[in-house]
Amino acid sequence: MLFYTHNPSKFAFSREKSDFESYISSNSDDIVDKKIFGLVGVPFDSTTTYKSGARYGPSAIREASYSFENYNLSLDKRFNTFFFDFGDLEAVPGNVLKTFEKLHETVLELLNNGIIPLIIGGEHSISLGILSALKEYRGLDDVTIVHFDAHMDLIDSYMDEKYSHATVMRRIFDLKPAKIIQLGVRSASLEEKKFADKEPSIDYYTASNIKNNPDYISSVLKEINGPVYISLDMDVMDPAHAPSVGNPTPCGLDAWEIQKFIEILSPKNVLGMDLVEVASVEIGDITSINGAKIIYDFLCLNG
Ligand SMILES: [Mn+2]
Repeated sequence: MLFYTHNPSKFAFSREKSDFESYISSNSDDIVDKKIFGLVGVPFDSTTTYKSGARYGPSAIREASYSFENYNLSLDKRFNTFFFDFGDLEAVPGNVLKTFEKLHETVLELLNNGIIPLIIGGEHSISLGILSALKEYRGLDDVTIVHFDAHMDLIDSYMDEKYSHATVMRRIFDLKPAKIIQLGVRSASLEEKKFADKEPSIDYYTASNIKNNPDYISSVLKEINGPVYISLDMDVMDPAHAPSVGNPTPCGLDAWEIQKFIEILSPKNVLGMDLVEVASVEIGDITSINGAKIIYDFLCLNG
């Protein structure tokens, strides 16, 4: 089976399956030269420790995506991106490692077909399954992970669990990417902070750093050389903008700041992206609208 596809509803502006089939069988230059994005939802929230519901994230974000126009006035871009929503991974409730394995295989399949993975969580533990696939596909030696989050997620184990939303960036660190840049952090254990301080491959900028000196943070992102992977935990936003997340944390970023950072990152060689921790369970919830907007902006900018 090509990809684990489940659930017929699609993110707005997704191309049809027939377009994908003609892409697969075509060698025409106009398609081959285009960036192609594949969205997969991962409805998994078994390691959630506080507010559950991230398993509903993919559905809520897709539903919210229909409130956007195919012309993006803020960015002056038409939605012209070659992009397929493949549906949801068949996650295994309660089993992190089996879910990782399935996600790893699926992401590898996307990469082998020249498709840039755009993965919607689910909670943050899933990012490891994506990055392990990226490591197998092309290595991470030159890759900068740009990690938007209220939390460092750098603890080695959480309640004796090695694989958890709370340990995910530590497991990604273990995969040895060139650099991890954390943005918007404002909650960590002292142990995590000390770890981040001593590791030269980890840089972090707190939400206060960003509020006090946004131009400096923009210049840090502009200066990133080489390939980039974006992992965006929606709790990086202030709970005023994203209340329905696994661990809402006050004093966060707003939609303007995220839009600006996505504008800076989009023209780079982005190898993949995940957007996780949306736990919206009702239509019209602002968290899923802001989540959908980030993906919509990113895709518009890559058209
Ligand atoms: Mn977080």
